[in-house]
Amino acid sequence: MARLDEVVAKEVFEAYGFQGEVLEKIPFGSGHINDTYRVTMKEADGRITKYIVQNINTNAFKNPDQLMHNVMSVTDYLRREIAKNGGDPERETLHMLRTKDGGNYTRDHNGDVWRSYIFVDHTICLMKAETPELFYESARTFGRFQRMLRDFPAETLYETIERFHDTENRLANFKKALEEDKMGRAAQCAEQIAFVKEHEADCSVAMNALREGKLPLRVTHNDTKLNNVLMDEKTGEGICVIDLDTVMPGLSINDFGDSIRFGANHCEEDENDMSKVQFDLPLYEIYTKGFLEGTGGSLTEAELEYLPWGAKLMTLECGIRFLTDYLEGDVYFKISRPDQNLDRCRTQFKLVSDMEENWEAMNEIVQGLCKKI
Ligand code: ADP
Ligand code: GN1
Ligand code: MG
Repeated sequence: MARLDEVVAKEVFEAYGFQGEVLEKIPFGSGHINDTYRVTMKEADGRITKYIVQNINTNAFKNPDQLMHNVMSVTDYLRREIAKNGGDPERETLHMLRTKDGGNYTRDHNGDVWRSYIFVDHTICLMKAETPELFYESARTFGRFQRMLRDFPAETLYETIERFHDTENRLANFKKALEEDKMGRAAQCAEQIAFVKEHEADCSVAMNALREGKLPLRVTHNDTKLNNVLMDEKTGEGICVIDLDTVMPGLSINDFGDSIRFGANHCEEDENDMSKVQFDLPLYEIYTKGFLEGTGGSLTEAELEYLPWGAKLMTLECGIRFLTDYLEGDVYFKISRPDQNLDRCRTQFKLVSDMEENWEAMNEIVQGLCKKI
């Protein structure tokens, strides 16, 4: 974990040319990968400016130059699209800052990588869908994001994490970790290991559809958790999609699916009491409606047909990733207590089982909503 302590903060602020008095510098958000701070400065002319200062986790993102190339080119593109549509680019996409040398990140004396961008004020960021309306808004915002990037030249983007949503590869990594069992934890998760084995064939469904040319490769976000969208604090309107590190070529059904995984329930991702973990079909329906509205008819028939698969596969894949990390000794996802990754895996697998029970209804909901478009 990289800390923005006094020494590091001085180095980073100097690199970015921040001037004035630091009023506040606090850890912010609850992401599993990067370390994020909010910094509030009082400029020489008395203006108050808020920044996000964020450490890029180079264990997950091996090449910060390529990562920042993606983020910069996507935000530049979005800024133009938003302006064309009469929106406000300062609020509706991230405004990444440049260092005094014109770079898009800086390294501190430890070699840790830091970047900064403008804090979008008067917004909220939710960990749970507090109301169906807010969940619906998040769906419209992620759908719109996808549509705005429809003509973005995908070939100019780097793959910031290789084979990120290649579920077959995630399965292979899990098998390797299980074989090694370097922490001796396999015995504690026999039930979850059996669950993966029962679902091996599922791991190929989207990858097969991609290989067969049924599903198109698009520019997608790939990490569409509810807490990666900012909503207006007064109106609840979806404003800005954030956390753009995984924007790269991918499948639209995965962007849909990852939001369902995280938001169509009422539990914490690491809930320990499985009786509290339940897939919520009405929330699934509401999200689907918003996503279809946001994507505005830009999805193909096959993509629409595979949306429920996106939900099931993102949930299964995420569970497999948590389990793999548990077996490997919690080296990827940040934890704040022992067995947290195993608990995270258990919630995901419970949600997969619930989706299987609701499979017909999930498909009917998509079909019903498509007829209305
Ligand atoms: P992580 O990759 O760790 O999830 P994020 O980029 O999602 O990191 O940032 C972590 C949190 O910081 C977000 O969930 C959100 O609460 C907050 N945040 C990030 N960027 C902004 C921004 N530009 N304006 C306001 N809040 C932000
Ligand atoms: C991570 O960075 P964050 O917390 O938004 C992860 C996602 C997982 C998610 C599970 C780069 O997202 O893929 O779905 O945790 N991001 C990366 O909550 O691996
Ligand atoms: Mg995030």
